[in-house]
Amino acid sequence: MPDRTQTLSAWIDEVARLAQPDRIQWCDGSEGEWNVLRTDMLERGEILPLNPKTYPNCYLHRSDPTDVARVEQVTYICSRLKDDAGPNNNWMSPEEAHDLYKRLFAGCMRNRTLYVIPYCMGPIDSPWSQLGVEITDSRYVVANMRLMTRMGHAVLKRIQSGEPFVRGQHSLGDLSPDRRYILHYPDENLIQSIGSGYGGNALLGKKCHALRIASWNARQEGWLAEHMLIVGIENPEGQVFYLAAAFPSACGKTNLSMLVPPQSFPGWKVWTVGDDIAWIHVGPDGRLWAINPEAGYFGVVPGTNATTNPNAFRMIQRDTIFTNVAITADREPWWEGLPTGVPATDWRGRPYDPANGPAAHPNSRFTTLAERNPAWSKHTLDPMGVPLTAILFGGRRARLAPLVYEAKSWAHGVLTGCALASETTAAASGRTGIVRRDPMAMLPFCGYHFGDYWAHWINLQNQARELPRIFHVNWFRQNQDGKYLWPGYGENLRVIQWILERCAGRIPAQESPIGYLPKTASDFNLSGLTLDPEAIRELFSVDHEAWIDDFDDLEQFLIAYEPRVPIELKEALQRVQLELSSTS
Ligand code: OXD
Ligand code: MN
Repeated sequence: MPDRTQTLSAWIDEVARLAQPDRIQWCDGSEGEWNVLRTDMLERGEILPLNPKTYPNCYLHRSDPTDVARVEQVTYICSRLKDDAGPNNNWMSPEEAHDLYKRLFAGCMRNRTLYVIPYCMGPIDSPWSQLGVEITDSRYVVANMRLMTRMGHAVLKRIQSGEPFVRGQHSLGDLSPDRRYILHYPDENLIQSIGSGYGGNALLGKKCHALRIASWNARQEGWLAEHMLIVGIENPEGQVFYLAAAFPSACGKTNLSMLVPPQSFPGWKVWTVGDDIAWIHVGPDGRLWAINPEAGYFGVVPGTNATTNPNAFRMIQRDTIFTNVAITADREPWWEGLPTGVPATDWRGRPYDPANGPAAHPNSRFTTLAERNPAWSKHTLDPMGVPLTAILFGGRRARLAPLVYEAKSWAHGVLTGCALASETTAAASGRTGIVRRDPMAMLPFCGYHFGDYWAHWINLQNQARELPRIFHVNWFRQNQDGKYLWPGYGENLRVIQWILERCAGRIPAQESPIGYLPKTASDFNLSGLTLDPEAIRELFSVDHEAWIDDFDDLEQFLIAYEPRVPIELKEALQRVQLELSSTS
């Protein structure tokens, strides 16, 4: 069994003895290495060149059709004690998992090359960065890790000088869904993944290391590893304030991190620090500081266009790997939501036929370097990261949650994050549909028991001298006819402006049981927006009966996490419930 003190070369030898690759290649992330790898991948058909005139240095990779998404059902936390993984995770004992791994990895790299990828999550000279080494037999993984992490010699030197690192063992195996497993051993800083070549399952620096293993370590060490974007908002006076925001998938995290200020906000600028993951520490000044462990974006493609996300749209016109998009007859990438172009070949490589479903897979992705984003913040490279003024939680709630509200205290804010949910609308009846609770948007990513995780969040108030304020936002509120009430996208800056005014203590708010709401008539900037007064009223309304039901549901949800749910969280819940019932 590998242990934390095993040297890099001893570990590689051990894996190679089991997996039996033809050869071993140490990767340095250099341009020369990429040129050789790219030629090899092109020859083997693992990537296809896209139109070099309109999409220079862009490639298409088609994954196995059964391997197109993260696989939560076969993702395991292999902690020594089952209880420590919590009901929010699948658990397997470390012994059973190691046995399974040995069976699945035996000979799995025959006739293949074993690539060794030393990588760093976080700015290379940050005290909060972490090192890792991923072993893989997938060239696509090497090509993506090169964009998503800082990889190469500098990392290797540090590892060889004895710095700790997370070990990741990945193989495509035979890509059979029946032999697909993602195993995390938090006590050993070890990840084993077999049977999938898809992003989150195979690029082990991302969800496996930077969230599941990191969140476990963060709890022991007093920091947070979160599924959050990090964005800087610059006002016309040139002051920049940083926000971190957690949203469940498909709620626009990448869009918010790269938002383009609308014309009604002259002089405002938005700076992207990260679009998916934030590592948050208490800094020497007692404030919370965030770094983005990643160096690139692995974003969802469909829906991206010059209106929804102009920065992302521009940055993926070159130097990008596309996964599972369609292509036009001119070999340009194509996806649903692009206003121009016609798909000729779908994501599986078949002639496009609408009867086969969408041309691009709904989870098709782009991988590109963060620096390619026109809104990229140079502070992304600051070793100490950026100080957080506010934390935002957001969900997709058709009816329930107002456009924005502010938590009344840190514990209430933690409750707000814990209550995070996204909801589908039952189209037939027009009634509110199914709610999937996704606390802090971490349901698939928290590497330990949620009860302990919330307690860890609560405890931060004893460590930090100045905590960010916590807000909840909901861009997705609809009217009775299912029409969105809020224009979203760039106009979300109006909501952020209110948040920053609140953080600066410049404006009063209206108290409600669920939190502080804007005084829309006086303090919320709606100028130049043509929203009808009824929409404005609905956007900020709080339906006490519906909230009572929602918090009853939350109370039920929390029972599964007893006896580890912290008392402060339960008290915060009871306070809201009491206020709701006494004012309904
Ligand atoms: C992602 C995800 O890929 O959250 O970022 O699934
Ligand atoms: Mn994500």
